[in-house]
Amino acid sequence: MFNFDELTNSVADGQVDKAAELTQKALAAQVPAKEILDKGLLPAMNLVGRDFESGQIFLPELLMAGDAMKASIVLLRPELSSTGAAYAGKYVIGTVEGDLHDIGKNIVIMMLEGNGWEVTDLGRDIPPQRFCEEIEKGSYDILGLSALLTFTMPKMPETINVLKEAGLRNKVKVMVGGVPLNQSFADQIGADAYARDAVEAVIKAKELLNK
Ligand code: B12
Repeated sequence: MFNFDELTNSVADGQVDKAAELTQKALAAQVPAKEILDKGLLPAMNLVGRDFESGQIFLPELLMAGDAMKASIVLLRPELSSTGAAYAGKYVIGTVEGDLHDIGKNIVIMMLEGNGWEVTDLGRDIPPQRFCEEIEKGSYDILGLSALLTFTMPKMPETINVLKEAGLRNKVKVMVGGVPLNQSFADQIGADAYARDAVEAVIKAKELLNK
């Protein structure tokens, strides 16, 4: 039995090398990548999020935990994004302006790729105009916007407005996600879909194309 707690603690403690080593060990033991993510890695983010909020840890520790998380996730990528799935469509995604959180967005990308989507990643801290330019020049089915901070959430309606002003809103479906969001926020800002996690993002993306 693989010890998920040890992996969780190594990520939460920001031990980059140990976290990567344990992730390799889990993969070598044939633990499915999705299980490593769900049972080993994601609980670490909840743990540090809670400790940060209660003032037990500070930004440097948060940064180190984020680095350990990224070093582990990258090892899961080949399995999560390898695809036997049929071509699903074109998806462009980014984290909104002012927001540097990209771990969740990157997981969404891997899951989409694993389900046949061709994904363009614009990165993080992306201004509304940049999203708009990309929609104008590409032929995307879905635009995904990620925000992890309550104070960057307003960049989502701003992006939708910029698309409207440019006459591009009907060219693409807009899907939003990130921990502070919910369905009612998505409805309020006129997004076409909200997904709570990467698995739901794949389901909702498929639904959007069938609409
Ligand atoms: C790691 C982390 C960081 C790292 C980020 C590293 C990185 N490269 O991403 C660093 C250290 C940089 C960081 C910085 C800050 N952080 Co921070 N951070 C976190 C932490 C602990 C984990 C986030 C995470 O990666 N979660 C794991 C992923 C997998 O989950 P997720 O992002 O929610 O993604 C899933 C879904 O939401 C969804 N999803 C996400 N995006 C999208 C997009 C689409 C289109 C769809 C469909 C779905 C979807 O699918 C994903 C996969 O299942 C959270 C706490 C938490 N529990 O969330 C705080 C947290 C988000 N941070 C917080 C804060 C306050 C900050 C700082 C302001 C701290 C500071 N004083 O400077 C800065 C802001 C910097 C900036 N301008 O962005 C607060 C936000 C509070 C708030 N209400 O706004 C949190 C909640 C911590 C807390 N409890 O206080 N942070």
